[in-house]
Amino acid sequence: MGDQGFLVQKPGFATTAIRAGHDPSYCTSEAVVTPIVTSTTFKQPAPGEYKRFKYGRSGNPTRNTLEQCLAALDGAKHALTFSSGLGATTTIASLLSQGDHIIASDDLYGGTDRLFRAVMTRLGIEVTFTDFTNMELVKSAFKKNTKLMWLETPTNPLLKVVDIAALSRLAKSHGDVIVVVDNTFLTSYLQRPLDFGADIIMYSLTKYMNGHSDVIMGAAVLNDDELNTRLRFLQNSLGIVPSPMDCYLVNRSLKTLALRMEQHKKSALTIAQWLEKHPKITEVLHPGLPTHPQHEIAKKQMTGHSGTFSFRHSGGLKESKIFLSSLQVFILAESLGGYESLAELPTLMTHASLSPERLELLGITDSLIRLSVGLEDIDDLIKDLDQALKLAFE
Ligand code: P1T
Repeated sequence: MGDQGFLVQKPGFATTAIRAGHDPSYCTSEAVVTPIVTSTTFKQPAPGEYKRFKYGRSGNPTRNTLEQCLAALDGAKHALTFSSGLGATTTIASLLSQGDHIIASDDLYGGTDRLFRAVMTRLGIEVTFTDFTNMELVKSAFKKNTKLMWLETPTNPLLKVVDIAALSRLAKSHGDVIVVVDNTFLTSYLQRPLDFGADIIMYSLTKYMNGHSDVIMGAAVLNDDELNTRLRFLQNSLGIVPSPMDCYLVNRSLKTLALRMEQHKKSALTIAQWLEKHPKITEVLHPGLPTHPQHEIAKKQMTGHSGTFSFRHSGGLKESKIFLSSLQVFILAESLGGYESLAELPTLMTHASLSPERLELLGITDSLIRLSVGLEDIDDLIKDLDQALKLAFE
């Protein structure tokens, strides 16, 4: 029997099946790769005492390894993981109480918008959506009960870049307002929001951090000890936790994050420059282009842009549909940040939960296409876009 101190001399078949070879301390072995520890519970030396872990929802060695790695990548003290990006958002928003107020980007991932608009408001939390590129509008959005500022930068799907340092300073001048930055589009490799005064970084790890389109997971990364204690309490109380298998996969993926992001960055910029010259393309929304309205802010707080950006063409819904259905290397699907290239139509896909009036107000039209440029050969990707644009506009 592997378990030290196991005194039964001749255990029966069932006992043997359960205990033979089992060593609760095996995760301290010399394994070079972090083991997947699936145990939902951990042995206690005495009732109520435990070494590091007691129950899988409150902590697990594989999850702990991932959380430590995520914190280190942002130069932060703490990281917590959740079973989805929206699970991370739900948990962070649960720091608030009835009667509190959130100021959020008007251009946000559709699911975050829906959570704030349709769920948080029902729980008695007020939300104001505003354009964070307009400081005067943001200033006028503050109320006495404002407790949270939720930024996405670059925004999804319009790629607006907002000034994290200026907005964090503004939030702090209004008291104890928690500033959260959704850093999903860039990852800690291209932007570290805590360095610019944000309190919490939120990630959909589903995207670049995992990068293989096979895990749904989210994270919160932060320095503040008191906020960390409150979030740990909520992580355990709400129970929106990821599985050890998924934690293993994301932890493994982080080992190639730098390499993947360098390639995404390079290929997407090349494609953005190619699209800018295309006669049927009217606008390319990519923060790395000098034509981007917030290019200077992007240079200040980002060390480059990832593989996700949008563009507008001179046609309408019909041309968008033909273009997207004609792609052969890009796959028509929601999501972003994987090794495979994806293309989508926000009005009918990722942002379909927004009302037609809001879509129009924001400028999310049927001619706006979002790309997630993957790691395929750049020539194949450009040839694919070229042939699909030809078919759409012939
Ligand atoms: O899908 P999930 O892991 O729950 O993450 C939600 C989320 C949060 N923040 C941003 C910026 C996101 O883009 C997402 C998910 N986005 C898509 C599925 C998409 O295609 O845009």
